[in-house]
Amino acid sequence: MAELIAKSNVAVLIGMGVTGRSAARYLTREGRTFVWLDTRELPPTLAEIEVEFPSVARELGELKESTLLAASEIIVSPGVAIAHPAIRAAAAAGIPVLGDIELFMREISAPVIAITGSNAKSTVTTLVGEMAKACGKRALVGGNIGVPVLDLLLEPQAELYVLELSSFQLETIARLGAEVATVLNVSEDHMDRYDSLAHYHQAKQRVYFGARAVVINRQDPLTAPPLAEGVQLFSFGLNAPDRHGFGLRTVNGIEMLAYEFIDLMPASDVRLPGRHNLANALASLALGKAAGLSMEPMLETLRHFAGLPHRCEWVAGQDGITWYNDSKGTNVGATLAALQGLASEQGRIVLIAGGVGKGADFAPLAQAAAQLRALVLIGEDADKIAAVFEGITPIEHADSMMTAVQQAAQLAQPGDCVLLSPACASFDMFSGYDDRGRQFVAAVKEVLG
Ligand code: UMA
Ligand code: ADP
Repeated sequence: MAELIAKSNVAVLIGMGVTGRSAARYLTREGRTFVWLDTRELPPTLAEIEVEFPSVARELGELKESTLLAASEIIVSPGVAIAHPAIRAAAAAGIPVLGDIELFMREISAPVIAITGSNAKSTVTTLVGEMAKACGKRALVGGNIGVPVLDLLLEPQAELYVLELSSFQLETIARLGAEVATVLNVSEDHMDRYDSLAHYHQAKQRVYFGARAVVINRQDPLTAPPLAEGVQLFSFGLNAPDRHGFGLRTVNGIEMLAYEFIDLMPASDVRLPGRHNLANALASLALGKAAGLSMEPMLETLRHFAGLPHRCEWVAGQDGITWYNDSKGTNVGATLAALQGLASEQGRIVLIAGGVGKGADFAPLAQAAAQLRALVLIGEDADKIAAVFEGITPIEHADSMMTAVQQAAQLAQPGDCVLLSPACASFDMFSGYDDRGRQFVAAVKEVLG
């Protein structure tokens, strides 16, 4: 394989997932020759790929250094770590290693709003996309949210691109050059891929390289860019705003969304549930403002946008108990935000949590102990979460979603809410967070009758 590649100046594409397939389509459109690798012996998409790309040479299984060293450039999917020794060796030999975002940025001329963070990316990305459309802009939304960016090139050029970027995608970008960039928040995630929070934080910070304007979270210092000289800086936070800041201010007993010293609208008019979503609303306004969008259509969007499924999604209300599906709460920071966001004076929360912990430290969840009525734990790392709450909060264990919902229904009291927010990935019991969320909703409907 190595000789074949070296002779004809061929690119190597790694990964046969959603990104890999969009990159393969792009390379084919560009008339480029490439060899396609995947570290798995049998990638689940192989049969479809054989039909769609019958003439592309493939190499499956452990990456071979000789193949990579022969490449003209290496295009890596986000699920493959560039720290892999064979990729490192190729990079050290001067072979460019890049990802789909880099290829995309070379193709477009319209401005990009780039959004990363440990949590709230999809909500804010969708919201900003909706705001831009409400302002009459032809906006396209893509990236980690599920639409690979190179597939956006199949649409007519947009006036504005709104991209959700993961730390994995940011690792392979040299200098993004976004119109507006943000790190919404930073808390531990993907500790099975990064050796420290500092390493993960470094990857997130790459979103700021070359940005014209940046939006930071005033309440999370890790979101600040390394260098802000010559860059327009906006901020958001749940506290009172300062210059170029969006925040909350109480005026005559009414909590208002505010920009600098201007009151914008009552916070209660934001349709998304929970205080963490007020932070998301303010972040979206800041991004829109930084990109030059008009205020009134953005506020109107906040009055109507009901949120995405599986993110603190209202499921049912019966016997004074409200049920929420936050299956997308896949790390400790997300679950903490959901618990703190939904906390109320009327009742407490029965939390259904657990799954694959990805090497996380669950201890910070104890900060929300006062909000909890009880815990119902599922999945592989249930005992690790139980260890944090032993002797503090009543704990039940369940071996299926149905049992978890039945137990939660027994434990909840009028005024309480039941929240599925696992702080974990789902792959031990479900095919993904959406499958987990759907099973929860179905079980709630069955149990409530
Ligand atoms: N894989 C291998 N060997 C390979 C290639 C992939 O084992 O050679 C495995 C990866 O470890 C991973 C899976 O296959 O478990 C998928 O990896 P991929 O790089 O092929 O992923 P894609 O299907 O291209 O999807 C990616 C994002 N997934 C990841 O980064 C893991 C999708 O985000 C994203 O929507 C899509 O690109 C389009 O941009 C998903 C995600 O879970 C939702 N992202 C993580 C997150 O949000 O926490 C980062
Ligand atoms: P991401 O794309 O980053 O995973 P989502 O918008 O899909 O973000 O939300 C994922 C989860 O993050 C939600 O289900 C919720 O538990 C949590 N979350 C939402 N808003 C915030 C916030 N402002 N800060 C921290 N966690 C949040």
